[in-house]
Formats: sequence, C-alpha cells, structure tokens
Amino acid sequence: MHVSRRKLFAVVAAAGLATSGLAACGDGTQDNDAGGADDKIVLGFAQVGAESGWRTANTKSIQDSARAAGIELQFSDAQQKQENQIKAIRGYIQQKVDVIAFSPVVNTGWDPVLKEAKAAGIPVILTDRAVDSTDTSLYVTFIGSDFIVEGQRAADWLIKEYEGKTEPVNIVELQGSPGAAPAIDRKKGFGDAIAANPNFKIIASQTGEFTRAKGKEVMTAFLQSNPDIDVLYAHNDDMALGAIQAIEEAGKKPGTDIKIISIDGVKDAFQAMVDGKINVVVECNPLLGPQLMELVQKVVKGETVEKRILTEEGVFTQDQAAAALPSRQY
Ligand code: GYE
Repeated sequence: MHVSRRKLFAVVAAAGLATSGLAACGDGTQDNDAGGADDKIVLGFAQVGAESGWRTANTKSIQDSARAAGIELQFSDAQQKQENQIKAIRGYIQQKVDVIAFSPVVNTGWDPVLKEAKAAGIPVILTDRAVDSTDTSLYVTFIGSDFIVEGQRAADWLIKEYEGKTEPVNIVELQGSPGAAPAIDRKKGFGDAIAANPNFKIIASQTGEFTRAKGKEVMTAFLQSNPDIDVLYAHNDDMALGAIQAIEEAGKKPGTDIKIISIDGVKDAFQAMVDGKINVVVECNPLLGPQLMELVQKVVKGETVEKRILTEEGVFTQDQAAAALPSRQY
C-alpha cells in the first residue's frame, strides 16, 4: 500500500512540476525531481529539540504524516541550540532537498541562512514558531499558533477567577526558553492583559527553558524567596509539572495553595487537572504534521499558499478535564 501511494504521488507531483514549468520533462514517467531517484519529495526538517511533551508529539506528528504522504523526511534535532539548527539547514541546502521546514529555536538571527536557502531556490516553511525577519519573502508560509492569544487566554481565566476580589494576587511566572517566540509572546499576551488590574503582581519571572527539570529547579528557588505565592503562570505544561513537584516538596498543595495556569494541553497536564493540581490549561496544538505535508506538496507543485496559517485551539478547566482526557491525542 505504501509503495502504490508513493507511485501515485510521484505522478501527481511530476504533473504539478510540469505545469509549474520546473520539470525537465512532463510526462510523469521519468525522474524529474531533484530530491531522488524515485520521484519522492525530500523534506529537510530542523526540529528545536526534545524539550517537552509538546515537542515529542510534534515530532511524531511530522514523522508519521511524512510517511503517510510518501514524503522522504530528513530530520534533525537541534537540542535547543540555534547554531545546531543553522548547521542542519545548511546541510539541507547542500543536499538540495526540495523543501526545508523548521521551528526556530529563537526568533532572531535567521536572515543569512534564509537568504542562502532562497539563493539555492529551496522554499522554506516555518512551523510552530516565527522569525523576526522583516523580509517575509525569505519563507513561503508560517503555520502555527498565536502565542499572544494563548497568553491572553491564560490571563482571562485569572481575571475571572479573582473577579470582585480586592486583595493583591502574587504571581510567579515560568518563562519558556529565552528568545523563543512562544516565550516572548506568552509573556506579553498575559502581561498586557493583567496590566489594567493593579492587584495582579508578577513578583518573580524567570526562564524554566520549557523543561520539567528546570521548571522544578526555578520553582524551588521561587518558593524559597517568596513565602506568599498565590498563582503560578507556566509557559508550558512540562514546567508546570516540574513546579508541582517543587510545590509538594515545600509542603504546599498545588492547585489549591498555589493556583496553576499552564499552556500546551499534553495528557499529563490533563491528568494533573483531574487530580486538582493544575487549574487551567490553554491548549496549543502540536499536531502540525498533516497540514505541513499538504503545504509541502502544494509548494513543490508551485501552488500559492497562505502566508500565515493559524492553528485552532481551546481552553480547558478542571471540570472539563476528566471528560476530555480519554480523547487527548498527545
Ligand atoms: O509550548 C513548548 C515547547 O513552540 C509551541 O515549545 C512550542 C513550545 C511549546 O517546548 O512545550
């Protein structure tokens, strides 16, 4: 079944290439794709790392859907380091892959390598995270969530939770990895939304690098220097889950003594809501693979795609968590 799909796809791709004027011959029977002898599209994907449950689900989605679409995937893991990601992208350029996709570790410093890809005629698709390049011709599209909106959604829950109350609310914030679009935007979306109410005070804010271990470590330090924490706002579930351990070790009850707001919506966070330890989770969907493969196919065929493709997502509270848990896919 796999093979016949590939063959079918190769014909479609070849026909698409012919009509877009890129193919040397257009009858669909001979190899005319730079990617390989069997006419398969080759996609080079430079992943951020394996820092979180979200990322693991994202990687699996990309690998599974590449396989299902008959796309040859070259995959690299940058271990949260920009230099590794740039190296991987340069490798894909040298290899002359058909399309490059990546989720940028940080949002700055991409112009040189993106220009190299453009000069080599290789289209680039941004997935999950944005870059700050002002020259938007350096990538064909950006598919992913609106992280500012996610931060606002986190704040909306908080504002509602404390409606009508006048006493100060001490908030600690665990930020994502420094310079990453979701860390910058989730901070801003949340901060701007609570700014109008002087009762809300962010008393400590530090990076937990989107990992459980760092989330726990930083929360331990927060607890030592701040005896009156009311709320934890974590930029992702893994840091919230690490922080829960720190809170329990400090003899406090997560979800009750300290309310917890988190972002992503991985299964473990849903379980923590069912257990009463996380109060609300703002969803961020990692299952970008199927849409990415569709985009790759369109781009190779020379079709125009939307410059910005937004992911749809919701917000889950404790009373919704138990019902939603069995059907969570990640
Ligand atoms: O929230 C976090 C991951 O870029 C949206 O990266 C992604 C974020 C996600 O490490 O868990």
